[in-house]
Amino acid sequence: MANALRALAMDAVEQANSGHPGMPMGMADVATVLFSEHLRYAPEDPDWPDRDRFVLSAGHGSMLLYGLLHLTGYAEMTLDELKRFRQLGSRSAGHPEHGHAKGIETTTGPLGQGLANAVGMALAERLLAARFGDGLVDHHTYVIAGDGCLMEGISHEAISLAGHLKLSKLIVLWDDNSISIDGATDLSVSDNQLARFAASGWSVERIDGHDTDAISAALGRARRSDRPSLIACRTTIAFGAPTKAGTAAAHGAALGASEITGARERLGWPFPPFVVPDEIRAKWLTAGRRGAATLGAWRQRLDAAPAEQRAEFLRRQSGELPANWRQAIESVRNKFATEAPKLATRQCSGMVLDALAPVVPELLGGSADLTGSNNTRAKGQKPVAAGDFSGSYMFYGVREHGMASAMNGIALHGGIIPYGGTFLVFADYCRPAIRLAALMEQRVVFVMTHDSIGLGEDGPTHQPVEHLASLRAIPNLLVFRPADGVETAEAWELALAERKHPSLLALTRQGLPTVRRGPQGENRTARGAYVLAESDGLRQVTLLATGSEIEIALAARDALAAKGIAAAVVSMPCWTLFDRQDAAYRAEVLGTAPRVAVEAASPFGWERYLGTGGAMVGMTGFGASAPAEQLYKHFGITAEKVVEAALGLLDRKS
Ligand SMILES: Cc1ncc(C[n+]2csc(CCOP(=O)(O)OP(=O)(O)O)c2C)c(N)n1
Repeated sequence: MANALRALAMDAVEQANSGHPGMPMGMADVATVLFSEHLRYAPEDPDWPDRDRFVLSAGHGSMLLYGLLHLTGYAEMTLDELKRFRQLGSRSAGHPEHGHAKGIETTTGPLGQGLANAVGMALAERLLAARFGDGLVDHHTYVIAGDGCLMEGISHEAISLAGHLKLSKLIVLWDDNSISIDGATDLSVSDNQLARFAASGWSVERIDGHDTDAISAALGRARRSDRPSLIACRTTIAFGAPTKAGTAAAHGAALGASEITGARERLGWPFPPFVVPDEIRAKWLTAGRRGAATLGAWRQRLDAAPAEQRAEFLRRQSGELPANWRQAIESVRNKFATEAPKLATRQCSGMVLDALAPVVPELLGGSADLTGSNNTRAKGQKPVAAGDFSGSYMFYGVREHGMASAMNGIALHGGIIPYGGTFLVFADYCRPAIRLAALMEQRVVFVMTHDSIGLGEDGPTHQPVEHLASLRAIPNLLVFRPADGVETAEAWELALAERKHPSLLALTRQGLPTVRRGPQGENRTARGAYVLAESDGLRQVTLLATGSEIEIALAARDALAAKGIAAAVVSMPCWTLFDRQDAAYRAEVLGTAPRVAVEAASPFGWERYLGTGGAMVGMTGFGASAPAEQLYKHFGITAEKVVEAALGLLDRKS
């Protein structure tokens, strides 16, 4: 059975003339034992909520996963798909991509991410089990990780968090083959990985990854452990290849015809490319049917569950929000609009969460050790702890990257909607995971406060400058920079309403006036940008701004009016949503008058809204340490500068 996996990997990589045959050939025995004896899955119902999760963190070995899905009977992963490995439009992309085929639990390839996703999945399993009981939720999360995954920094955060939470149903199979791309791993690493995992509270053991009895026994022990488990599987990369086995040459390239012929001989696999004999196919299909009875029993338990519990479980799995969630947001939005408080948008966000958390129980809050600053913990949210998963707030610790990647895993698992906070400047510490959330179209909400020089005294290390521009450049990530409580509530509504994208809320530390007052109608943030204050009379200038600089733009509008110049203020809380509006709407909002943008951030990207001849009042370098008000003056992000810029444009025009 393992040789079938090896042969398919060799053949598909050869046909594509691209890919990594070594890892699938090395881990074929481990994967075979896992899928034929331990993993609980049902190809006929790949979305079965209580299936075990299998994560191929070493995503370059994607053919291992495709081979497994094909042989065990996942309908979408046909032989044709294997033959079209790495080709445009195939389900078998270079690295496993979530959404391309059922059974691909997460997108992997950026090493270490899968491991950290799996921590989130294992956490989600515990949280749901605490809510719905182990009759409905009781599964394991298995990971295949390579040396690369364990060398990555994110592995430290992930391992540490999993150990702390005692996620005992998380089992990592490390492909301990001492080879990475540059050669033997001793070129660059000499960690005692077992000691490292043990130090984080894991069960650890080392086995021969080609000894099927040893693999199965170790998996059995891991499943019974009261801690997360690491099984170091000593393997030979490209097992069976006559000259390339055990060497880095088995990485990143087809083996070549003579090497493949030699491997077929050594492995005793005389069959032509892509041919798996019926007898072996039958064994694999039998393995794939192992879960059917368990699935049947699970369905019966679900049917027998009390109607309310059953409905709630299914609602959560579907990702549908409870019926009254919009009212909860609406009531806070109205409160902001009528009471017009002067509040930081991080505080407004906290108030939105206070209203949402009681009605949306699937929300899992959290922060990377900045709970009080990020305002992420809603009233009544109990902390999640090892041994007590009934809470809904995660103290992720100072592990931004691990947090973001775990949130992806939580969202992928289903049943829970994660949001988590840190300072906007530390978006850099989680960027690879934010990017993957966007690529995988997952509903994850990144709450990023202290969004500009407006944070003040902490200085340039903590003041984001280029971050908004760089985050806005990530496709399918909605970056919101709300100007007040009303826009903050609207941003939260949009972040939760649609399931196909992550959102990032950039929120202020400093207080801001409410600019959207009085009765509110539609969610105006949904358009991405809108005219907040139209000019009195024919527009002569359009002032574009976001977040905390809306206040400055409005003051500039008044100052220009005093000089007899009619200016409009356009609030642009979400560029991506604005870009999706039709041309007529965009043209109407932006107008034809000269434009000045003001944002306490890099001007990068604003060009496209300014058009030729526009002007930008923004940051040209890093910030500084001082009280916020002084910094705004020092860096010239003021109403006076906006007026000056507008007058300059009008002069030039006349
Ligand atoms: C973050 C990241 N950095 C670099 C790479 C490129 N890369 C792909 S595989 C690999 C080596 C991985 O070595 P290992 O995990 O030991 O896999 P094996 O050699 O066993 O196949 C590298 C550096 C990547 N995919 N992700």
